[in-house]
Amino acid sequence: MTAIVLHPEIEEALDRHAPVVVLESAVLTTGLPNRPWESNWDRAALTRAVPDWDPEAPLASELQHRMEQSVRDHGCVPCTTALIEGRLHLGIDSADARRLMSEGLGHKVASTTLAMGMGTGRSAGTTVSAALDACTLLRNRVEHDAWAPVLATGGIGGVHRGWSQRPDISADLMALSRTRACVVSAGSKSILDMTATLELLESIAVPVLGWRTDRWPAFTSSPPADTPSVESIDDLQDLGRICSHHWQDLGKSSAILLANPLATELTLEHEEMERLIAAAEDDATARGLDGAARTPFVLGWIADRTGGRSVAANLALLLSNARRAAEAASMLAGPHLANP
Ligand code: PSU
Ligand code: MN
Repeated sequence: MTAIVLHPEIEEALDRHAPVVVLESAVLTTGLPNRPWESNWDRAALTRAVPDWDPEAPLASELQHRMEQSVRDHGCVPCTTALIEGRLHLGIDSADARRLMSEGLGHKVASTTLAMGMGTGRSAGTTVSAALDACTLLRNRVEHDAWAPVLATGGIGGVHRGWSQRPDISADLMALSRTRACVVSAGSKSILDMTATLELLESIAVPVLGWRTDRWPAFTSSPPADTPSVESIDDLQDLGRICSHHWQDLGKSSAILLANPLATELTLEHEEMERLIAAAEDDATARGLDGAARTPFVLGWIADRTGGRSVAANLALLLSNARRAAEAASMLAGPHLANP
């Protein structure tokens, strides 16, 4: 039994230097419920966000399927990463996905806990930091130095609110500072301190580019008036040039973050979201919730108070990021890398 399981389709794609889009899976096991759309949530909000979504489908499983399909529709190979019974899978099939969504439900591993999860035979979704470890494993198998994977997530982990009392900072940030990959996200998750997260990305020298926006996206919310700015690009050729300077000419080994904002008409009003986050956090504290139980409680609380609109927006931005990642991967792999 090997500790790393490389799916044959991914192995073949790496041999061809084909464009690969890596998908993290903590969003599937911990970020979204794996139940059908709730009957008391607003169906119209779901239809607006993802027009042909079947409300009976379990949300996370359906999302995994759709993100992979969307990557394929753009001519790229999807590589969902997951920890299944102690083995790190680089690429999963539908049987693996079912095992992940049963045994791994409610669990996630980060770069910090990946080896522990492997050593104790656990199943869990991989956060961005663990998926970036997977990106390094993929790159190590490709002899062409210019090849790099593109990773899609919803929002990266980052600096938590209240960081001055307790420096709760996601391992995603340090992983971004040491991994050659292009990462597509709609900013950082909304329950974080978004401005502090962007500041820290600057400190650790991770370039942040905005896709057709000069504002740091606020995940499912509309960006507030005082939102910090980022460098805007509106052409993927620019991304290609920047990646090539960063990795080839300058020899850097950090990620490049492409911030892809959710379509404005699908965002939730910023003030409303801030109010809900604060109230949900207060309720979580009053109930004495800590650690792993806290975030799902907060997300569920907000989902119920918005009639599922926060979930619909999260689904829409994840799908949009997968599409953007595939476009970026196709451009980065370009004809100069092809190995037919
Ligand atoms: N994006 C989402 N929902 C999520 C995540 C991202 O829309 O749940 C996950 C990603 O896997 C990210 C992780 O890496 O949250 C960050 O978790 P932590 O703060 O525990 O490092
Ligand atoms: Mn944390």
